[in-house]
Amino acid sequence: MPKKPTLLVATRNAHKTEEIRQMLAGSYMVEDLNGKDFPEVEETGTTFLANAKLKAQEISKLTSGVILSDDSGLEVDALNGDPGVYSSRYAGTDGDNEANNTKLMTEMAKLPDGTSRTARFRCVMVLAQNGEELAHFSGAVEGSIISELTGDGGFGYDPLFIPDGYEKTFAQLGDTVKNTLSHRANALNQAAEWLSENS
Ligand code: ITT
Repeated sequence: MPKKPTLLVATRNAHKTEEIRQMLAGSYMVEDLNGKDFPEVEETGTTFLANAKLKAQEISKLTSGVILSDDSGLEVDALNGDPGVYSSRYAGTDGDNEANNTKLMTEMAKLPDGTSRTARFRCVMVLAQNGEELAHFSGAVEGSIISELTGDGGFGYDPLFIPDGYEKTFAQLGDTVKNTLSHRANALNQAAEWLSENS
């Protein structure tokens, strides 16, 4: 059997890597930046696309081959799209999921009764090589925010997000279901199709 090609994802978020790894299991060996000697790329952009580009382009300058990046987050309509691109540092410290979820529950609790709780996860992926963008793809999944943390699976805001058409949070549904309908799955399917057509 031919060896699967390696795809380096420009992330240090092991949860993202694991989801991408599961979704690409048949076609790529998926690696991320953890344990590798790459610099931190500062996310100075104000859009998912700008930050996804920064991550893919900067890392692709430092290594050969195609790099995939993922910039993603949660947009809550009643909070004017917050936490948005600041999802990983909503409560101040980058990657503090517990504090971020507490802040989201606190902000939602301040809203008048009956306020819409609609929200969506967005994911923008960029493919880059030698510092240049090759292509980008966007995915989204619509849903709503509940008031209490529910479920043990997933990561980030998953215990507070119920996708439309379901009665359980992403954290309850687990990766197998999440990976069929998530923002990340949506963007990654397009990226995988592009890669199969262009390599
Ligand atoms: P990298 O930049 O290293 O990829 P990161 O976690 O900092 O890792 P982002 O800047 O894209 O990545 O921020 C993503 C944040 O959005 C993440 O930390 C979560 O808070 C939230 N998020 C994104 N996708 C999610 C998902 O599938 N489930 C729950 N929360 C998610």
